[in-house]
Amino acid sequence: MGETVYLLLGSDTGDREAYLVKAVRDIAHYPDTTLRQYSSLYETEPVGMKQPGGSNFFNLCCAVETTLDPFRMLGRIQETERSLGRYRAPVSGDKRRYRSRTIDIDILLYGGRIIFTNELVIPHPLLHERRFVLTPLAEIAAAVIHPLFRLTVRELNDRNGDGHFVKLLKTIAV
Ligand code: PH2
Ligand code: MG
Ligand code: MG
Repeated sequence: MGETVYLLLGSDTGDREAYLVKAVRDIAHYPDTTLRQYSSLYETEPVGMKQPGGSNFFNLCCAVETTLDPFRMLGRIQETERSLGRYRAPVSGDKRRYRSRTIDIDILLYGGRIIFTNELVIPHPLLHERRFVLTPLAEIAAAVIHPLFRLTVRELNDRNGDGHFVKLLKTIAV
């Protein structure tokens, strides 16, 4: 029995739905990992982008059970991002602002673990305030407890976080 890990996937450029579907399929093939669940597809308002006027994001969350440790999981995720054309600027100026991306995959929760390193922070440091994370996550993990805030995902989502719009688009098959 592995740990349950929740991931957020996002895309705001190109064929956004296709990138998300490809990424979920890739994740399902990670070693020592089983895809357990994935949410519906959501269209979400961009938050904190460098260049205004870009497309809305498509986001979804998925749950996997894995015995990969968090850093191996991160390594795999970065390979998936690279293989789907994710470009990372060598040095990015303003770290609070984001560039458009074909695919972004973030580790939200890794069981009940708390990890603070330069490379990886779990729970994801912004998960509790972002509607584009909490709404899809609440669909598959409403009763899961945030290990720092000790609130469920449903309770966090009900607070309505950053107030940016999140629209349910449809269920998808991967
Ligand atoms: N990801 C970001 C920054 N802003 N906005 C939305 N709506 N969805 C995202 O996935 C997203 C974002 C950084 O990774
Ligand atoms: Mg992200
Ligand atoms: Mg990321």
